[in-house]
Amino acid sequence: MTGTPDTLATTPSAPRGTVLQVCPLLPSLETALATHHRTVRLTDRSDAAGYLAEHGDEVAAAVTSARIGVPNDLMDALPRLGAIVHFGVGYETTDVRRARARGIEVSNTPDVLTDCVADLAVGGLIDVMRRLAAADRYVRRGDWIPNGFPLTTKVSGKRVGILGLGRIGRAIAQRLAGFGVELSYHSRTAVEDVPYRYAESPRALAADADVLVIAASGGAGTHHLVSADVLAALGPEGYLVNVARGSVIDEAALVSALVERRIAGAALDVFANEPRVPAPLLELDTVLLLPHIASATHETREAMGELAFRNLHRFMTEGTLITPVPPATEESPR
Ligand code: NAP
Ligand code: 8YV
Repeated sequence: MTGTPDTLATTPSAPRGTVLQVCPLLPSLETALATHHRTVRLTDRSDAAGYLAEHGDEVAAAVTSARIGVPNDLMDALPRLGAIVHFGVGYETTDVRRARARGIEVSNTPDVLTDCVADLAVGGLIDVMRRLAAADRYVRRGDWIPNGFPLTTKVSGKRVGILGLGRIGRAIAQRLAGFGVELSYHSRTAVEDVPYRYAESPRALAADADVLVIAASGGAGTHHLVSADVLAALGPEGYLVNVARGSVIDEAALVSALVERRIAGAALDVFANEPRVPAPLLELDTVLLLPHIASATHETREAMGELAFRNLHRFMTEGTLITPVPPATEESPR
């Protein structure tokens, strides 16, 4: 990781205390934390509960991943916690309202991963419509010689609906514009500065799309936003791409729709109970299954680690964060 400080210069308002590393993190981030701050790795403690009971009041900041967050029981065991720093843009695993009520600040890593997640969404969309991974399996099985691979579906010029036109949704739209697709979107608030058509609901979005791409935030507010009804509106010729969170889709309804061919296919980077993938999907050639890798490039993960470290370091030296999450509202992820 570049740009890590040599010294630990603090201001009078800087919090004093330990940094708690909640889960395994990017190695370079772990090294920076251990080098520049008194850091305790919770996962190294055979008796985590005992450690927290004895030393929980020494912890000033917690560093965690978007997948793990800081569960409520852990938050409660840290009475002097001042900041929760997430490695990742999603933070629905941490109860931000509960944290804020205690005066705990929360940060995430927006923007630095947007390009890679959007790239992967477009890759997944092309893969599932042109059946690239399926065709690769076909060649490897030795099926090419006797038979030609079945015809697939053209991507360029199709109608694509994006659910959640935030940073990643916009980046997906910008990329797909180069394919001459017709773009529409749905989010709770219509966006002023885009030429794409606004759909009033996820169902209306799906009904007018050949492909539904999910890029909305996770959490209670979007739980099962893509319901059986929305999948029915997408229809048997429709494709689904999900790079957001498994919780946004009713996964049981999705599995049935795919198995019964009520939608044409899906590219899925995220699942409801990761790393568990519903068994019926493993049998389907119409589904691309990815192990939550949308941000997983060397460049992006290093940039995420660097931003997470800078947030932590700023908090421990000046008492503020660089990229705090927006104020918690009733509509916030959680
Ligand atoms: P963002 O800029 O905050 O965008 C989130 C979008 O979701 C906004 O357009 C928001 O619009 C929309 N939204 C929220 N609640 C909604 C609802 N109930 N109905 C419809 N739309 C809703 O966040 P981002 O940086 O683009 O990231 C988006 C999400 O991608 C993250 O939260 C994370 O879960 C996921 N992600 C996944 C990976 C991966 O590895 N697969 C990597 C990074 C991020 P409104 O507020 O107007 O509704
Ligand atoms: C990471 C993500 O896989 O940023 C997010 O919200 O889901 C991904 O970038 C994850 O955060 C790693 O903890």
